[in-house]
This record gives sequence, structure tokens and C-alpha cells, in this order.
Amino acid sequence: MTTTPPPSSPPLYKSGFVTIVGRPNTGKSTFLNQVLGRKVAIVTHKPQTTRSRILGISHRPGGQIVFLDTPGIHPPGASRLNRAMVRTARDACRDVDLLLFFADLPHGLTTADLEIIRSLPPQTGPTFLILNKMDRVEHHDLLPILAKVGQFPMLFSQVFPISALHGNHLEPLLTKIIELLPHGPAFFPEGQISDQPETFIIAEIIREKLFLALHQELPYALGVKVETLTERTDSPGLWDIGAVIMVERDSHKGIVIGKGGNLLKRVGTQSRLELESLLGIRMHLNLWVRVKNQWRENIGLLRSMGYPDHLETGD
Ligand SMILES: Nc1nc2c(ncn2[C@@H]2O[C@H](COP(=O)(O)OP(=O)(O)OP(=O)(O)O)[C@@H](O)[C@H]2O)c(=O)[nH]1
Ligand SMILES: [Mg+2]
Repeated sequence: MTTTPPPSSPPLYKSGFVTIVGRPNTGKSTFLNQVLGRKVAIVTHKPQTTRSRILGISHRPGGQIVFLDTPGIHPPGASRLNRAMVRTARDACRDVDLLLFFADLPHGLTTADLEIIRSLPPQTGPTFLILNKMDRVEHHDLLPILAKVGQFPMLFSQVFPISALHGNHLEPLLTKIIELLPHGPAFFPEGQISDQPETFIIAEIIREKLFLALHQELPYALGVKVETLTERTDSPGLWDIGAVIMVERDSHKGIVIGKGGNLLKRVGTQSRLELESLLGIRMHLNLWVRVKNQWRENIGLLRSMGYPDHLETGD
């Protein structure tokens, strides 16, 4: 018996998995959003913004690239959450067709970058070095940086200077990726761009606004969990959404709420406006702040907040 391939997967169709990895703040999530033309991963100017593996599907003529954006690899520090973030990133590098290693072009390839690359799980596929933030480098400074990077031909099969923020020089990279992916049917149907539940993207957008509004260590010590999500029966398209912002100390609670509730109100409005446009719905968004001592160590809570991967359960 013969089977007919689905229309989106003609015989020469290409598909595969590509992991985006690197130090924090190198523009990995910016790149994913830019390639997809839609925000699936939150972005801030602060390191350690991404906390979990974010899947994004790029549908291209002749193929499908399944990107895995990962938390920036950093010295994992003390918290269970941080350790899980780093493990998630490393693990996403296993069994993929290609690695995109992101580095900051203005800094060139640093010792920290080299240490991370050498510590990644052994690769079966190639690794491309993506030198991002090209817009921040004068043209005459580019060649010396590229020459230095050229000293490590065994680590990378190709080098691509890009600007993820401005969407510059992405096409040659995407074309090359499709070229080297194996032949095979699409993994995801046309039109699907991520696998994240709505509750997760809602919590992430709120966390992004909090990251941007708060300073120093506080953004790292908070988490967001959506607890209610219901559409009004008397008003279809209007959703009631309730989310809890988890902080570790009473003093943090006051800071997050702000004077006269101002900071929380601002974060709520910014989140609602962005989510309404992203999800194409209207919503009432209620935010609460709850003190939960050491929530970053609490396996049950971390799981329920969408960080299910690589949480050690032994201690
Ligand atoms: N000038 C410039 N800034 C960029 C570019 N790409 C990203 N950025 C900025 O770099 C910062 C970090 O971007 P992210 O996309 O959050 O970086 P990331 O690598 O995902 O960071 P983590 O999730 O913390 O690992 C943000 O302020 C971005 O706007 C670029 O091409 N040019
Ligand atoms: Mg990120």
C-alpha cells in the first residue's frame, strides 16, 4: 500500500531541530522572535531572562526549522531554578541537527564563550557561530574580530555576523540552515509557531514587564504563575485572568506593589496591552503578589510554573 505525503511535505521537504545556545544576553530570544515574526520568547536587557526551553517553528519554502531557544549558560549559582536553567540549555544541545552558538560581536569570542562551547555535549551535527549585535560595531572593526574568530575552525563550521534586533543578514543564515537539514516531513502543522500553553506565555509577558520595571537582584527572585484563565460566558472574547507574582521576602512584596500600587498597576497595564494584541483577545488581568520563601527551591511550584525540566529531585 502506498501513502500520499501531506501537501506541506513534498518528497524533497527538509525539517529538523536547531538549538540556539550561548551566554546570557547575547540576543538568542531576539533572534528567534525576529525569525518567526512574532514574539514567542521574552526579551530584556538583563541577563538570565529566558528560564526554560522555548520552541519556535519557522515555516520556510521547502522546509521547516524547529528552533529551541535556551536559557543563557551561566555559572549556575545556588538556586535549583538556576541549576535547572543551565541543565536545560545543555540538554537541548543533544541530538539536534545544528547548533547556533550565539556570541556578542562587539566583544568577539570571549574566554567564557570558549569554555561553554567546549563543555557542551558532543555534537553529531555542525555548529555555526552567530556573532550578534553587528549594528554595534563599526565596519572597520569587523574584520579584525572575524580574523580572531577564524582561529577556531575546529569549533565552528561557519560564522555568521548578524543583527537579530534589526533583522540584518538573517536570510543567508536561514537558507544555509534549510540546506543542511535532513529530508523529512514537517514535525508541526503549517501555521503552528510554538508549543507553549497560553498560561505560560501570559506568565512570561508579565515577568518581562517586571524584569524591566525592577532593579538589581529582585527580578531574579520573582516568578509568575497564572492561576485562573476563564472566558466570560456572557461576553465571548473577554477573558478573566488571574496571576500570582511570587517573591521571596516581605520587603520584596512592597517594592513590587510600589507606592500606592503604582508599579503593579503599570506592569498590569503593560502586560494586558501586549497580551491583548499578541493573543487577539480582550482581558481583565488581576495580579497578586505572594511571599513564598525560597520558591526557587520548591519543585512542585517550579513545575507548576512551567519549569518542569531538569529539576533535581534528590535533595
Ligand atoms: N544592538 C543590538 N542589541 C541586540 C541585538 N540582539 C539583541 N539585542 C539586545 O540584547 C539584549 C538581550 O537580548 P535577549 O534576546 O533577551 O538575549 P538572550 O540571549 O535571549 O538572553 P538570556 O535569555 O538572558 O539568555 C536585549 O536588550 C536586546 O534588545 C542586536 O542585534 N543588536
Ligand atoms: Mg533569552
